[in-house]
Amino acid sequence: MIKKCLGCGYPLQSTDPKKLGYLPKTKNKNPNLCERCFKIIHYNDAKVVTLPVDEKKIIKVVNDSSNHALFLIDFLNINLRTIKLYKQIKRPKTLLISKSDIIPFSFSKNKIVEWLINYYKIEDDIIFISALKNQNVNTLLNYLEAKKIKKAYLLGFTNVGKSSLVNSIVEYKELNHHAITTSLVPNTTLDFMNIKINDHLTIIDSPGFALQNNIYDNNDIAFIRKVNPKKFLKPITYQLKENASILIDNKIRIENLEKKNNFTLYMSNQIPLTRVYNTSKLDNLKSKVFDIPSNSDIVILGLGFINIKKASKVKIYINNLDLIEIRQSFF
Ligand SMILES: Nc1nc2c(ncn2[C@@H]2O[C@H](COP(=O)(O)OP(=O)(O)OP(=O)(O)O)[C@@H](O)[C@H]2O)c(=O)[nH]1
Ligand SMILES: [Mg+2]
Repeated sequence: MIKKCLGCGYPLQSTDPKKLGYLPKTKNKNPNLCERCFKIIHYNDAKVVTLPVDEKKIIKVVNDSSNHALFLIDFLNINLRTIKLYKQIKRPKTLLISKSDIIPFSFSKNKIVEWLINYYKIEDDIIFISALKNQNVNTLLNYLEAKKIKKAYLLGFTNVGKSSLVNSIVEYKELNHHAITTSLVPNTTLDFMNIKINDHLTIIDSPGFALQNNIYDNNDIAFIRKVNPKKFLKPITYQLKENASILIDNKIRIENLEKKNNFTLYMSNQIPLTRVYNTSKLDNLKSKVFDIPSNSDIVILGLGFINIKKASKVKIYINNLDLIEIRQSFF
């Protein structure tokens, strides 16, 4: 049987250092981990690799199986793109809102659930979970037991926290299991990995779905670090006069074309934001004017969203306009 890396699930090999799953024959400090996982864990050094499986393949494997699906979406990435993918899973499924520790204190979880049901038409159970703070890990395990679920896939976009959740279940159950590699770098987990929790339950970690044509380059690790919030979000409100703009880390510009209006940003607080007046910055990017109805969110895929209370015309400058969605807010 081919031995697989216990960190990322990829078959180990000692022949080609440039290929995935490479385990050096000499000086290997951990014979269970490929060099890439070893470097991520010990030196926080990771290079982004292309996933060996794509979205369609993952969905097919799951839909052809007889297992349950636990689909993770983190609070900042609830949007049509992720929900559409969620709906492609035809197995019985549960929506897990991951990284619940980042949800601002002022938000009612019940309201978020109501909004998911009414706006995004979610018909399955919804559970909030935080692997980082161990919130609701036992609730999830009790839920799976009560539903007599024996085998469940963990699915979701890359970086949503699937592997971290496995590790926190393993820790909670005090199991003797090698930690799965987790990191801020996209595409950390490379293959399906079965983790036996007990005689009644096996969890299957999976490679994440990749966001195509993101605002950032996959190798822009510094930006990826900023985008992923470590602690609860503090919404930031800017009052923008006519023709004033918000610059989001010099990558996106949001320009208000109408009367004074409030813009509240929900995204990682590590992302630098600046308010500028009558600027021509980022004029070279693609841009589009959006008619925003009152109390809407401008969703920027991969980043978060901006809530606008009063109806307005807003011009958005971004490298890829497909990353923008306008939706009715849940406030
Ligand atoms: N704030 C917060 N961060 C989390 C939580 N869970 C995971 N993270 C962070 O999110 C990043 C990605 O976590 P992973 O567990 O590697 O995500 P994944 O879904 O397995 O990613 P892939 O294997 O690439 O598909 C890491 O930096 C984690 O520390 C959580 O509950 N709260
Ligand atoms: Mg993973």
